[in-house]
Amino acid sequence: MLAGTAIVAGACAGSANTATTTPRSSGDPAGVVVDLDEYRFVPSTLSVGVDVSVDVRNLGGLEHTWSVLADPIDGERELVGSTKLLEVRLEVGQSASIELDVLPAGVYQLVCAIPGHFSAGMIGELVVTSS
Ligand SMILES: [Cu+2]
Repeated sequence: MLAGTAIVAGACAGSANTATTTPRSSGDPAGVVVDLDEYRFVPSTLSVGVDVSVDVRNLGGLEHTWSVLADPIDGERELVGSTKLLEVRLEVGQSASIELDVLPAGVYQLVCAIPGHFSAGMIGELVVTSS
């Protein structure tokens, strides 16, 4: 029931509660993060430059992979014979930093290669741009 108007004026007195944030986001190109859980990539579509590293984190309760396929597939049955240009396999709670400079610029399908996960919807798209 307190009116909010009075609170604003005195808030700048230097209380210890005030967060003194150090600005670190100066267009940092290494700041791309992908989260894995059941059963999705967040974000599912990623557009990055070749010189960017991606931090992939498994926040789910199951093992997952972040796999970049050479050619897109239509169903999980095709996963076995597919060529993976990059793949990181993460146990629960693990994370990894991945350099994308091994990839030519292009559009790639992302999948989780754990059986059943593609079919459950762990699919995404990676767009690598040349600059
Ligand atoms: Cu998965």
